[in-house]
Amino acid sequence: MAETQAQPRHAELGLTDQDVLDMYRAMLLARAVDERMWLMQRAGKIAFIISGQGHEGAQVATTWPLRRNHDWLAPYYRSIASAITFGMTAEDIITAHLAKGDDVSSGGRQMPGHYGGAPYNIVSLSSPVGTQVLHAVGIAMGAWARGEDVVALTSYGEGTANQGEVHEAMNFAGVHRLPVIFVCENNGYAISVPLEKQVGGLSVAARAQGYGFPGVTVDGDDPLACYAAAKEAHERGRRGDGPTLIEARVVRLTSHSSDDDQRRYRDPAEVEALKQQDPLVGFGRQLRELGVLTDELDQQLRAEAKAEINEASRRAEARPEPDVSAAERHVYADGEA
Ligand SMILES: Cc1ncc(C[n+]2csc(CCOP(=O)(O)OP(=O)(O)O)c2C)c(N)n1
Ligand SMILES: [Mg+2]
Repeated sequence: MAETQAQPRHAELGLTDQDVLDMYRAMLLARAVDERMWLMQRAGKIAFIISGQGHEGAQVATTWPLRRNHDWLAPYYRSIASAITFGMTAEDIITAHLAKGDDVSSGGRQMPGHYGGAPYNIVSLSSPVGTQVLHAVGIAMGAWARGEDVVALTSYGEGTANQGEVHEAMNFAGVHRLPVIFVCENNGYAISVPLEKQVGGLSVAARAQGYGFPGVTVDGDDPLACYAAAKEAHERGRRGDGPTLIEARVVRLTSHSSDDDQRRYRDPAEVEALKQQDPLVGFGRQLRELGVLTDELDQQLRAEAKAEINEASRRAEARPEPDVSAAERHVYADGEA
């Protein structure tokens, strides 16, 4: 009897070679956008930057099962890779950070890191952490009331998981069995405060049990593990079985923001060790082992990301500044629509 060949891990999850390469490509692009924006911030062109470096694998993979222009995303300030996966372009993101007049997020009104765009079903966040979690639950509630097959995904950090509204949102979603995916990107710090000083019990995922739905912890450096959890959560939501909480354990490779210096509160050896957990490196290695990626292709994909970011920056910088006549737009009901 012929032995059945075990399928590669991504194929078992229903992903093609092209799918995983596209995931890797999205991660590379997100990193390239991120790095470029640090340079622009240091050059005085962007007010500040909150980096997504280290979170890209979890973000791309958890957003991947969502249907673009159909489902909804209520992300947070590190969500560069989630926004890219859901349709925002590198140019959109840089344009928003430069606060240009025709920025798709807000016409130059929002702060850096407030990803959003009506054409993409991405809801821009409010600056108090955790408010986007309520927005996602409201979107899911609205869709349910209209009988629509829509899933809302929201993301936030583990520090934010302790906010009152996050508990209220999860409880409400649990009671009404709403199609929401809560993605907590646990990077071990809330600015300078380490996990053990902010999360009692140290597990965010365990809290879901109290609200009556599953909570899972996944290795956020492993995109395929994140994808498997998100795919299941998406299917659950669509079946009417309610929400899922995914706690993705990730690393924050940079300081909290460009206004912070993590060397003041993190051991240099710990920061150095983080590089071993860079999801771009790990996923690249995994794809080589699966026989999907070669050194040559890797170089080509990196060159393409670089070319894209160069072009995106050039075009974004050339866009017009906001006109003073539009200052009241979206502020008063009788202003220009
Ligand atoms: C309600 C509220 N409190 C405090 C802040 C200031 N603040 C901004 S980000 C942040 C840390 C959040 O940490 P976490 O949720 O773990 O997300 P991370 O930045 O680590 O991804 C804090 C305290 C805020 N924006 N809103
Ligand atoms: Mg955190």
